[in-house]
Amino acid sequence: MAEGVYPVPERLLQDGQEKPFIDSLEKYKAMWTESIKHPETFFAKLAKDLLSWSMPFETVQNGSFVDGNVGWFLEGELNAAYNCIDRHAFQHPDKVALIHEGDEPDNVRKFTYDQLLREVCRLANVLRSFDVRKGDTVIIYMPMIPEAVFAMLACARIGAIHSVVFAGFSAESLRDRIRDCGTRLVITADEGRRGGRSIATKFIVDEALQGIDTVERVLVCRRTGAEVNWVQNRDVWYHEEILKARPYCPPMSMNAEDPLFILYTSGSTGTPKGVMHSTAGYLLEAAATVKYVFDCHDEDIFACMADIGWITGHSYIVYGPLALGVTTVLFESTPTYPDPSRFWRIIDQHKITHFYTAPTALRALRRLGDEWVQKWDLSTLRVIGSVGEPINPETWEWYYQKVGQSRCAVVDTYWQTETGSIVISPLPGAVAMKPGSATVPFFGIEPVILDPHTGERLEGDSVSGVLAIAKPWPSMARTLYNNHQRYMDTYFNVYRGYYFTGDGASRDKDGYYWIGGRVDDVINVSGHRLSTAEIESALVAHEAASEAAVIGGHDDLTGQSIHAFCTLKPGVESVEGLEKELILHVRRAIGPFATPKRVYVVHDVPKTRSGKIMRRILRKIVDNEADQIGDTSTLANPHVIQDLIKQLKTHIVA
Ligand code: 7RM
Repeated sequence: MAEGVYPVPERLLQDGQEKPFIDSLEKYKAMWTESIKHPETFFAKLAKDLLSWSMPFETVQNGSFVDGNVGWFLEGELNAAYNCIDRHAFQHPDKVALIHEGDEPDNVRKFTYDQLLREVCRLANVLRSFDVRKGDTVIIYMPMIPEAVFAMLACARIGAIHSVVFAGFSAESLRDRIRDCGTRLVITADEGRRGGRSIATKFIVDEALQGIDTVERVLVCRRTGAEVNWVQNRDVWYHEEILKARPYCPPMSMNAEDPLFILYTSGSTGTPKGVMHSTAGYLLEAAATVKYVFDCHDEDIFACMADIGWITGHSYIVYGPLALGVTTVLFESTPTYPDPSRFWRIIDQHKITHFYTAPTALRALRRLGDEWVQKWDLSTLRVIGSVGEPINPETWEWYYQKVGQSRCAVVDTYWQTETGSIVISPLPGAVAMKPGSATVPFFGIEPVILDPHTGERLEGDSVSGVLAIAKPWPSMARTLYNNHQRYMDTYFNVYRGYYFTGDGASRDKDGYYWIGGRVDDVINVSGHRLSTAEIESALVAHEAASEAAVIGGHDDLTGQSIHAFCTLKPGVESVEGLEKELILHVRRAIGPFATPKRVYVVHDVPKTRSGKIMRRILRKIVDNEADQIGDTSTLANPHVIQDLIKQLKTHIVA
């Protein structure tokens, strides 16, 4: 093996272990080639193997990137909740579907597939009693409790389109999303618990609903029992409604292309995009990637540490594992509560076989010392995954050695909210690993590297440019809610005939892909995707601010961190504490995860003659690479650069 290459772990191929579904590179290559040459036969077979249909499909794939009308399994009908629950409940009712690991250790709730069926049916009937119908949107704003999963599946059962909003979002951000999708029902909880602290979830919903007139009902789940404000004729208790409901609700037969959910994500402008996913294509590949990318078998225990408010939680806590009928873990707390051994303790306690988290959590835990990992039995682990941002090789090595104990496959999985499921990743039993590389494409994915300027496809090995995908795949987003033009412009009209990811990447001599960072105005803080424009518009909403420019600076812990440059309105003087106030202002406007690391109140920012802020230059200044700024002759105000360098230097010392 070449240096820096890790072969498929012996342990996965040993007797007495589950044999990997794909156990050699040749087999992967043959299947991938088949999936690209004959996608229709390949995915028709997969869709029949992995999903149960109430009506068979005839047309496997239709439409193109150019027309933006992609569809899969067109005449087919199915129900996602039936696929995730009923069929498993009939086969093995007593198998555990969901393990809830509460905020406090040992606060565990387990639900079998049979219990899950009843919980979801009851709730589905409650939704029906509110007159929620097929195609209606439902906002779910909840902590990481089982009822949040029930809510998603109850929507799916009756054909309502859920939109889960991450419970770290502020009232304002929640309001924007409620307004955009015109929902009539919000499902929430009295309070959340995280890291031993309470979060005023219902209070935030009440604030968000100020000025909204579409919402008729707020269904409130009791998590802590805290006293909450109550709006008569609007608010109802989950636990009271559930008691009135019948524990069976027939699943609604949905067309393959009916929307399953909307999930808002950040783009390069201020307004978030409502990424919409289909029922069949999405569910198929969520399941297929759990099976093949994680090599997950029937008796495995799958633990994805993401939040259900992000796509990773949708695909790898809820839909993927449950569609396969395995046991999934829902984790309410943080990696460091009550101490930095929490993840490892959970793996030991629940005999977890598959563990999936983000590099930022691993970096933080690695800094806190190996002793937290060492005292736990991690021998049940077979595959450990990473997602959300590039994983630096040092963190990869640590994960591989200390967590995987040099016996497990590490899958560095590259994908996006829009791709629905993993698109580039090693397969545990087949693909040798290289730390820092997401390696090779999943079935049906034809990645291409394009020249960013000409759009020309760069063939062969050792090329770099922007990453695009050449052909439709089943779990790709179908539209942006109520904004199909933006969907076309963002993904398909940038490089005609390709899906544009927004990421830079290179392909090495072995055909492995290395993902760089975003090439657009999207930044990634601890695996959370944020738009610079969204933060800028929050800043300029402050009474003192005139103009703002936000960039992602390099950060050893969080990957990137938010740095904001802010000019003041004429006549407004900078006062002591203003920078702090602006930081808190953004935090309040978007949510704690969007808190800027620094706000610099400045006189001016570098601009082109046409008035465009040169963020590239700000980035160099923040990253201490001012010597690499290069030619500034096209700037309208080149002198500001030296001023900023001086100003930031004093900041950093202070
Ligand atoms: C799943 C998710 C998507 C963006 C994407 C990339 C970055 C995700 C990796 C990665 C390098 C990875 N969805 N990204 N995974 N970069 N290696 N394995 O994170 O929509 O929230 O973000 O995240 O920039 O475009 S997301």
